[in-house]
Amino acid sequence: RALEADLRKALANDEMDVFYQPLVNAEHCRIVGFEALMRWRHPECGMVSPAEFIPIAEDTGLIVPLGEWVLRRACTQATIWPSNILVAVNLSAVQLRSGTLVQTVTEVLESTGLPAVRLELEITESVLMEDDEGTLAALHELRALGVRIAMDDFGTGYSSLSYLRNFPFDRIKIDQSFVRDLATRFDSLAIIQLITGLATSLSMSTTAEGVETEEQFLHLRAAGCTEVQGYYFARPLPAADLVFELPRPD
Ligand code: G
Ligand code: G
Ligand code: MN
Ligand code: NA
Repeated sequence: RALEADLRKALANDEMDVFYQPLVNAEHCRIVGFEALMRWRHPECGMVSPAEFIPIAEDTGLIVPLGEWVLRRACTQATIWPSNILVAVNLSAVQLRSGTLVQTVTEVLESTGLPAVRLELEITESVLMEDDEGTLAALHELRALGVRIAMDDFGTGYSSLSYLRNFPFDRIKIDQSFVRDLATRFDSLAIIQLITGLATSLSMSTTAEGVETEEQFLHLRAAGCTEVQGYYFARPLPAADLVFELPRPD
């Protein structure tokens, strides 16, 4: 495929970038961190969505160098942010199975000087689906470094609850599909209340993703979500455009 050949050259050609979207504390509306999101400016096609190129990167193994590049870039960026602000980086299952991830994270933290507690790694449920011992061991080693681990897109997999039993996550990110129809579907609110209650019992934080309206935000805060993320607060932005406080509503 043509995209695959182009993706192989994208890093060397300086076509990759990282955007950042705020994670906002629901109670105080303060920014507590940013999620790093990869961007590809293709010379002819323009912006290519990660939804399109991440699967190619995973199939070809290119996600390993690309993922390491994002991690290094995001950690470097975070060192110049206020020291209470964390950076969240998405990890692919392929990176966790690569066998080099723990070494890479250790080296990146050392060379950038970012304290491990300011790094959060987001993994999807599918990472734990294979119940692979190496993956679980890597997660425990990452945790031992002091890094936080979040479960991304929670509720979209086949047996979400069993994964919570397999690993003590620091955070659950509630998938945006539950947030989308919050105001009109009673069952979505019930599910979100169930997830936040469970997370609280397990001492985990909860982030609701894809928050686009004030109404959704108020429902989520009342349901006990500790953090919120979405276009209502801010879109993913280039590093140079970040602000560390939200504009105060009047
Ligand atoms: O950035 P956007 O909102 O379009 O992201 C689309 C998808 O791509 C999301 O599922 C997101 O988790 C994933 N994604 C974005 N950046 C990265 C990255 O650096 N690594 C991995 N593995 N996935 C990413
Ligand atoms: O899978 P993951 O949660 O990492 O991906 C986040 C994706 O959600 C990114 O593609 C990001 O651009 C997108 N996103 C972030 N906020 C919103 C939002 O409020 N609405 C919608 N529709 N997408 C969002
Ligand atoms: Mn994510
Ligand atoms: Na997600």
